Amino acid sequence: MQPYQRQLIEFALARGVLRFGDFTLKSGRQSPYFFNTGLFDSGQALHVLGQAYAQAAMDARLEFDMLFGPAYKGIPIVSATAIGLAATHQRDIPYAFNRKEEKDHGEGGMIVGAPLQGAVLVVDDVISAGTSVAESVALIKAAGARLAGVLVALDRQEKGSAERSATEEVAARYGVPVTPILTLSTLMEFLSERPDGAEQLKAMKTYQRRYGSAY
Ligand code: OMP
Repeated sequence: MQPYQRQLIEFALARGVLRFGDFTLKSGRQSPYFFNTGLFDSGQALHVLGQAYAQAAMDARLEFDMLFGPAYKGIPIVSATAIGLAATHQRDIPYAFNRKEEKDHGEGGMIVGAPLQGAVLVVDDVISAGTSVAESVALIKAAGARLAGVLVALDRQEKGSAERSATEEVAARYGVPVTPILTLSTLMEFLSERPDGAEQLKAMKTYQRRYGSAY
């Protein structure tokens, strides 16, 4: 585990972004944990988040011309990542996000920010069953741009439509890298090092047996 990954987990726990309990996911699965990036809800929290995304993009040597953050949760993420890349890595990258409702007055259109063009890296919050990515891909293709990859805070390493992980499915379908900052394995490694993490780790292992991907 990299220091910035550990720092992100500790920060996520302190801010209630990472919680343990009983949660119903978008896929309908019942999960013993939830990662809510909407709770990175202060300037310092966004700074930590943006630094982590920027570092992960650099570490993975992702190649892209611009960033795209799908509404709504991707909007602060893409903004913070763009700042992180410029401030720490001297890369001033254009970014855009979408509106959920099309505007029929003023500047109009679905996309806010830089025009979608070239190789677009999607920055999103979490991948579970992998259904959210398709909406971003449709917008990118409609603009005549191409998907460069997907960068997320957490890959829950769950099955997609078959035994294969949702992340693998997305990577194979679009032929691009899907890069997580954290994975279920990273969270479990973190918990295994904590004296008070045994109960949570057990619940996560049970969940992993049921919904975890085979590879
Ligand atoms: P999939 O489309 O199934 O991959 O679900 C991903 C979406 O679920 C994310 O964009 C979130 O809106 C939401 N989610 C979380 O934010 N955190 C979690 O820990 C789990 C989910 C989820 O519902 O699966």
